[in-house]
Amino acid sequence: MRLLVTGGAGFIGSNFVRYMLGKYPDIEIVNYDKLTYAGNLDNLRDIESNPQYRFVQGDIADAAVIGPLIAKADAVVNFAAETHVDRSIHDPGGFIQTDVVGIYTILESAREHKAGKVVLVSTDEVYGSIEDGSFREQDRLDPSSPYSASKAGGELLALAYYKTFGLPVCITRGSNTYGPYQYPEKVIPLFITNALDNLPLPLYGDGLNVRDWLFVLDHCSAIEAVLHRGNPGEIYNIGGGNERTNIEITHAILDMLEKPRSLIRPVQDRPAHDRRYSVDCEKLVKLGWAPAQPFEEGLRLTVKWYVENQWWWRKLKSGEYLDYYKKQYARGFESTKGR
Ligand code: NAD
Ligand code: TDX
Repeated sequence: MRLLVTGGAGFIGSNFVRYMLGKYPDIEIVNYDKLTYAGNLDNLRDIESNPQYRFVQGDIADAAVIGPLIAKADAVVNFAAETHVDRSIHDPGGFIQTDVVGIYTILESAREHKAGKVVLVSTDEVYGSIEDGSFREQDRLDPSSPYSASKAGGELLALAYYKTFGLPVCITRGSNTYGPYQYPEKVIPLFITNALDNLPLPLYGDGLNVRDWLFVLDHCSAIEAVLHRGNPGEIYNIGGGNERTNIEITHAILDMLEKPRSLIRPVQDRPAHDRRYSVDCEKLVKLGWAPAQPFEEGLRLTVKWYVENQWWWRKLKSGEYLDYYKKQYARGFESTKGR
């Protein structure tokens, strides 16, 4: 199989590229990535000279470059996106450009070149928040942030391309993912790396928001199942079955690092902060998928990875990252001083 992976230099995409190369001796993978602040070729250093792997730098919204790559591929898996909710609140434009216009460009090129299967990696955030129970794939979309609204926009276009043109597209809606190579703006790597440096852990609101944590390799195996066995035009939820409040996650990280709870700094809440995410994965389980990683063990090995791979994340916490960090957290730290 010749697979085009878009956004493969990010967190989940790079884990997916490594996972697929390790599992399929005959696969050929082209990784097409713009290398935004979140894209990092260090994520794939160990496989960069693998003859079955090739990297091409470019934007998914650039039809002239991505078109010929899609034409040569048997299937496309898209990870490329602007992905951080807080950044989408500061600056929504880039999210609409990549998560909607970029997806449109992939779909249009796939239609023109009569592509094989297209898998769009989306998110459980498109449903919005749920107090009790779990969302199923047919439930109504109610996104809360510019990030999740852009992802929902890309999804709806994809479903329209399936209905109108018969484009064989599948959509996955994964829950919060954690593991090695995650950019240290997301809560788990942010809190691990801050704690290692004895910096405050900025916990939003009352810390009781719930996320369902999915280990990155379980997310990869779910996407693999949908790539091979997903029905065109269908949506598949992916959840880890590990619902935890943010304060529970924070305590677990501090305990694993033997750091004091006094590092926790309650800061003002994220606007429109979804209280709880939960998805029903029965449809994916019927495709033969099940998550394999117990959460506490997965968190422990993630913490260990960040302790042992400081070469990877220390250089990321500089330049643009520090500008963003100041913009995002300075006011919050200021307003909660002494709490
Ligand atoms: P990430 O931010 O770590 O990586 C995104 C990658 O996309 C980067 O390599 C970046 O350079 C690339 N990219 C961004 N804009 C691009 C463009 N216009 N053209 C080409 N490449 C571009 O993201 P991630 O956490 O690995 O998420 C991957 C996908 O999974 C996203 O679509 C995201 O919405 C989805 N998702 C993520 C999570 C999560 O918890 N991280 C959960 C569910 C779904
Ligand atoms: O500094 C922080 N403090 C804090 O309390 C940050 C960055 C987050 N949080 C809270 C907000 C959320 O309740 O932690 C929880 C997780 O936050 P993020 O890591 O920003 O993830 P989330 O907003 O839930 O979105 C993630 O999961 C779904 C990914 O970023 C998305 O790309 C994915 O689609």
